[in-house]
Amino acid sequence: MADDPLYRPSADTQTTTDQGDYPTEPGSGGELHQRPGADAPRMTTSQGIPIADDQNSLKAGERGPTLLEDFHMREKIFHFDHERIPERVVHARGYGAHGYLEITDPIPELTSAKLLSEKGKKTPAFVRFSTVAGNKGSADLARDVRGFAVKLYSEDGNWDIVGNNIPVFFIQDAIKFPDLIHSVKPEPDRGFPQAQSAHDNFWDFISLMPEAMHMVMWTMSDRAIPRSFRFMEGFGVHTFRFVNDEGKGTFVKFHWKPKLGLQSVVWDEAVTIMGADPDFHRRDLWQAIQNGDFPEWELGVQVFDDDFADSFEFDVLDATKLIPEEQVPVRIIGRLVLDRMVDNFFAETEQVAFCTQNIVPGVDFTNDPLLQGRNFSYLDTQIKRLGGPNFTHIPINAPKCPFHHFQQDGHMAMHAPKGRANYEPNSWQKGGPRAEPVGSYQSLAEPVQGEKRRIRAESFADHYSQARQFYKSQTEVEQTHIANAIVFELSKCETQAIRERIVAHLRNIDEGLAKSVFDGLGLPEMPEPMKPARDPIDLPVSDKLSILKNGPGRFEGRKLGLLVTDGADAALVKGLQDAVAAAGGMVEVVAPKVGGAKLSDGNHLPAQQKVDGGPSALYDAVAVIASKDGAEALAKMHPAGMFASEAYAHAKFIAMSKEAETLFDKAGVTERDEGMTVLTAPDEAKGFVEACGQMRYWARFA
Ligand code: HDE
Repeated sequence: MADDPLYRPSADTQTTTDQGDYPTEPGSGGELHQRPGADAPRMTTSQGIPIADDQNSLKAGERGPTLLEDFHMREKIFHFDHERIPERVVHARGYGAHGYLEITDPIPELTSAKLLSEKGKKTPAFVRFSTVAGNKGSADLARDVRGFAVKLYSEDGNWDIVGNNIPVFFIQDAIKFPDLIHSVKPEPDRGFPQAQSAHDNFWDFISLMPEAMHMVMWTMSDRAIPRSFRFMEGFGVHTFRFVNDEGKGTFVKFHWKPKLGLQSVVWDEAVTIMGADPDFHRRDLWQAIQNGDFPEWELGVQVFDDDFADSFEFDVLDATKLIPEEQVPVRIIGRLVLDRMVDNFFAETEQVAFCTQNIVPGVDFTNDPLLQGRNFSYLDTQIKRLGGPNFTHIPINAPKCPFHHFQQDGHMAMHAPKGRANYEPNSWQKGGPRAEPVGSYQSLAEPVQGEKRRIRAESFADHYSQARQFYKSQTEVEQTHIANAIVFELSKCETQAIRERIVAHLRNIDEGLAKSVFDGLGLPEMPEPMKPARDPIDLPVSDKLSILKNGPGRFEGRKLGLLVTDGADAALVKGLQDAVAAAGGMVEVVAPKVGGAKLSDGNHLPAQQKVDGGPSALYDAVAVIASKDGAEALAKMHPAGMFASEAYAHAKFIAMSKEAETLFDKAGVTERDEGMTVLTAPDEAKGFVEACGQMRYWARFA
């Protein structure tokens, strides 16, 4: 017993604060098991009282009761009991990183916003990506919208662009937001399903809200299952205003465009990834930033005036509509780079408080009824979530510019203003701060008048035209994915009337889509089309709405899953590693044992994944380099067979050594198509990696 490092006969018989020897294992490498050095800080209570023993509570006698007097134990447990704050009611699961916005094309003629006014100007940024419906512990690959919230710490205060990876929203008026979110969250009587829209309540609500149809097309598309945060777009969604030095306003919509191009997974992969790596997206961001591959987006603006707004087919205040880039091009004005992970997840990512009402001089709101409602909601939610009005004192939320005001006191106030003046006006010398009209925030002097009514503008009445445009703008593969996704989701709904109602809506979008879903569901009779409030119109195809038409064309930032066995051809392995590195990609080695494999040249290649935990769904492309014996052994392993057959089924580009063909044959993949390369020499790897830039060999299923 005396060898157990945590065992102490009793605190007062100890002669030192020695915690005992940390166990060391032979060959363990040492550092992880080393004890803190002599200069390690002394442990104290949160009141600063030095602690002698952190292993044993204070007891009356060796086997007696624990004493209430043990202030150290009580403080420790009480603090632990209070470690959680309410998770966000939406966007609970998120992941954040620090970086900066750099201006490449300043626009002082459009806005007086100082952070956008000079070429090369850099503004610190914090970005939090999120899913919407799931709780904090849900899986990253849920079919869902992704939040894309950016906090810019400008010299004129914090500007939050709290956007999504989809440019439109489900509803037009904020008053419907609680209904929308209630419907998608777990059903209240049973408490499931978690992080899924595939259930009756969601589709019941949607089927009764035609305005949601455009956004539903997006959430049923592969946009809702991004490959990672690094390969998705962001949108401010609403129309905002820029205001220039002369007080002239223009309309603006914000866009974030990923430098590495757009990419999504396919649904079948998403299902596998949710089990194999529920943290797939956060791990991807973490790894990229740790490796120095800093993710980057361009900041683009669509700017337009009142004349365009008046002539546009839809109301620019309606957040269920977008403005096609073909109609108003996106002007790139800057780059957002994420180059630093947080030091502490709770302090930064959890406590960051985005508020749509945080805007800076030169930017203003519009009357979009969704935005107006959000401007109320975000402040309110932060007060609840972070426990009081002083959440701006938390470092991640505090402005990085000077700030002065008379707001004071309250729970957890961290500021201690000095002096007598805490009201304005006052007559004390140096009794500021004072408001200053020049160069400060001024709302656009826009005339406002109207009758006080609960009303939806007539100009918001078209619910199908842009849904149709979105669907028509997709490639055939993408259209099939949309139909499959709707069939999948509606197959999880128990109520046939809901399925029928959705098909009735789809008939207003595209008869072919309606027919595919009708067939996929096995409905008895095709329902009549839903009667639209306004007849849909045909709009031109917009290529920018497709992911596949905007793919990267290169393997940069992507990952090859390399399955190897003992005796695998070392030259082929090296050829692949070099070709992927030259293309700016990464290789993750998968092997029958996580210890790795001994290659043909006798060298040992460490693995990052054991084949059971590294399914091919985790990778953008795969290669299997095996020896003859190795391939035969792999062919007997179910996970290795799945690695091969799923890579094929997911239309991945696949390379293999001649010997590895056995694995594919035994896994039922007997054909070889142009997406598959049998490597015979290392220099063939380059061509394979070039082909991988197309991401998928879709022709496999044409
Ligand atoms: Fe949000 N939303 N939202 N939302 N939203 C929140 O604020 C809300 C909407 C978005 O990473 C909440 O801090 C209302 C549209 C993101 O911390 C809450 C309405 C868009 C995030 C809230 C909307 C968004 C939130 C929950 C309808 C895209 C995560 C916790 C009027 C443009 C920010 C919180 C982060 C978070 C309310 C609609 C994006 C409750 C009332 C449209 C990215 O305040």
